Amino acid sequence: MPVAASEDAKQVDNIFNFMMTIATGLFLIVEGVLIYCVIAFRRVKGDQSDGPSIEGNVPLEILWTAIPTVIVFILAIYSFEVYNELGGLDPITSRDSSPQQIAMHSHHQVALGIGIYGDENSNNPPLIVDVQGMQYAWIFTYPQTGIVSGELHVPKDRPVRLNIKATDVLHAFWVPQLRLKQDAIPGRDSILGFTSNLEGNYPIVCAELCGAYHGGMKSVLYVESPETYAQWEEANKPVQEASLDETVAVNTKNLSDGQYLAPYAQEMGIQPETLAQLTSQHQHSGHL
Ligand SMILES: [Cu+2]
Repeated sequence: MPVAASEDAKQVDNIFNFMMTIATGLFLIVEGVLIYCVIAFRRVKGDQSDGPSIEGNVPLEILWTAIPTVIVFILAIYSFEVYNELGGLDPITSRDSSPQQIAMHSHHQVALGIGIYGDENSNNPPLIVDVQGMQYAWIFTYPQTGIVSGELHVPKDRPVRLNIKATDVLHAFWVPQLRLKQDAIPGRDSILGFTSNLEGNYPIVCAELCGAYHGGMKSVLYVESPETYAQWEEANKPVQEASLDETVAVNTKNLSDGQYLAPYAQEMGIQPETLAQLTSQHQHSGHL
């Protein structure tokens, strides 16, 4: 198994280990009996007689039906319990704790999804990211900051709520290190929540055969320290929010001739003051 990048992922690993333990035990018992019988009951040299006729054994039949039934029931209840704890069974109540939100949602379709992302009113509110799956890419939009990215950056220990959509066909958002997978469905939103407690880069894989380049539909989840994430957020905020000094385009109509020509004239050794005097005498000519 790849590294577990969240506390919730460990619950999934626990089921896996539990099932592996039972399966390994069964394998050893069945194969052990088989090998013992092959050796212990092998044909003795010169023995041409038939084996004894055995009619069946009701207590034995009951026993070897009951044992697998009990095992399957234990696994079913245990995995149901983990699925429920990860918010898979009741997306509305586990996701929106305030009564208004529950009332609001009851008029809509039941949300599809899995994973816990906490409470919006708590002191660690979730980071919300809109995820769009399309042939053949994932697009991540951060409605709280306006960032649009092809990679998913999140801070460590902060709950994350992904609102997943698909624009064309079925896709599936899968991060093996989070042990979470959620279908992206055209025309129907789904939610995936997680809180990663381990910094690192993890692959985002499309787990639904979605077309010819399905295999290339990959991205990366970056779980970063809060400081590194803040830097990334600052560096990727949309340009509209940056100050005028950082913007590339300036409307030259709002500049005087002197201001407009200053950057070019300075290279030629002409002072802006001289330029201002010159252009004020030739106002009618406008910009050169
Ligand atoms: Cu896909």
